Amino acid sequence: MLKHSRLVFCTACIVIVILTCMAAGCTSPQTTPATAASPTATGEGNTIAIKNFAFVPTPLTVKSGTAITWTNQDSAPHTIVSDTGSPVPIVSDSLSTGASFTFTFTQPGTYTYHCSIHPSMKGTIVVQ
Ligand SMILES: [Cu+2]
Repeated sequence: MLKHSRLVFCTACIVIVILTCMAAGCTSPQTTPATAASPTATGEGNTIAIKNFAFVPTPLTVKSGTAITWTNQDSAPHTIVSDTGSPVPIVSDSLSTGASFTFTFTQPGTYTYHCSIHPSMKGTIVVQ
């Protein structure tokens, strides 16, 4: 009889420990590892990569008030300079590798721009 009640007591103990443990969240983490590198948006979002002597993506459509950040991923320096006729002038400094430039677009319109160092590099941003 004594043996039996001890067994019941121990089982109850284990159940309580497991329940307490679960409530405290000390079970093995259920979170799945973060998926590496989400797919890059094309024509959406608010970041533009400068790579292989091109602005990616272009054209890019954003809502008014959006801050867009360009990041130079090339070994060569680049700039972001708006073409004449752009609703608001944009002029960045020369961006070295890894440097970025952010501009907030508050006025709707179509902004065409280029790299002043490499005039063949062209981009367009449409602000709605
Ligand atoms: Cu350039």
